[in-house]
Amino acid sequence: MSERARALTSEEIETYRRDGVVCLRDALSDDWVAVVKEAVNDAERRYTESSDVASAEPTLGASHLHAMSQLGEMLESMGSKVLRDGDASGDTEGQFILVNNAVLDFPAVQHLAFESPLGEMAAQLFGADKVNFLFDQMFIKQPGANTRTAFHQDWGYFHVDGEQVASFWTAAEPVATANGGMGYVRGSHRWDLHSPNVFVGQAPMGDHGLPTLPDIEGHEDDYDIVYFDVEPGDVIVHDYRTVHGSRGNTSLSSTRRAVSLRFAGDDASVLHRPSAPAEFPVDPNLRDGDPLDSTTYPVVWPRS
Ligand SMILES: O=C(O)CCC(=O)C(=O)O
Repeated sequence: MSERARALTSEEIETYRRDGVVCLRDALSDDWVAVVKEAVNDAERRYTESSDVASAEPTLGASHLHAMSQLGEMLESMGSKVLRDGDASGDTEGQFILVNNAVLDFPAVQHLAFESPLGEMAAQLFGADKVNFLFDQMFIKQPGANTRTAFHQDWGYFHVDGEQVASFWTAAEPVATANGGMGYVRGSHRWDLHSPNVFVGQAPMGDHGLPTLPDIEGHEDDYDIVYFDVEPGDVIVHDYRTVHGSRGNTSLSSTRRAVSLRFAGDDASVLHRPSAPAEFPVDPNLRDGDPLDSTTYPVVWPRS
């Protein structure tokens, strides 16, 4: 199944460039929504079947599951603050599951990365002639997984540089604030680079000399934050410099399962960043400043 993207409107393109984020309504057909569901079902099945998710070390060349609920509990036991909505005592029922690099062995994610209309949409938003696929993550907050995703920028986690790099986030079920809605600080793609954080809290991930973001969760009214309520088929696209985060899932009946696929346009190049985690894929043949084209970051648009 390979399908052309719908033509984005000039308003959608302008919004993305001005705000650093845009919600593309009805961007994926029902057939593609079925592929998103297949991806997150596969992630939950693998999580349930693995006995050692919390302690398993990432393996190069394979996807990696992270037990974020357990990470939150461990950080709390060490005195570090974890951000939660609702019940402060922890994730009440479901788990917060993160999957990195699913493109390496999840057929549904490979399908979305290489054949879906997302690459062509990226070309329209960037105004690029060529688009590379970079990297993916899945974020699953099962009912009662009330841990927030702390506000952060993506670029400190990515070994790339340039203006044309974006995340395409899409969910398998409707998502609103109560079950883990995504929030974005409009215009923050013009902010300086800040330190990556541990995701479930504001604590920086390592010390790389980068400033930490202000306490946005504690002062949301001071920022121009847009939260989107989304339906399956909607795709939120954010510039990798835009500050974003999400609410915890305080619903005990609605799940919240999303795939986030990262694409880059023709101005992007390789930049090895000390702050980026080891799991971000690196191509051994590429040096700083090189264009991305490689088996690690394949060109997905135009289709060959
Ligand atoms: O789904 C979430 O909670 C976080 C998503 C995110 O940070 C991203 O897609 O870059």
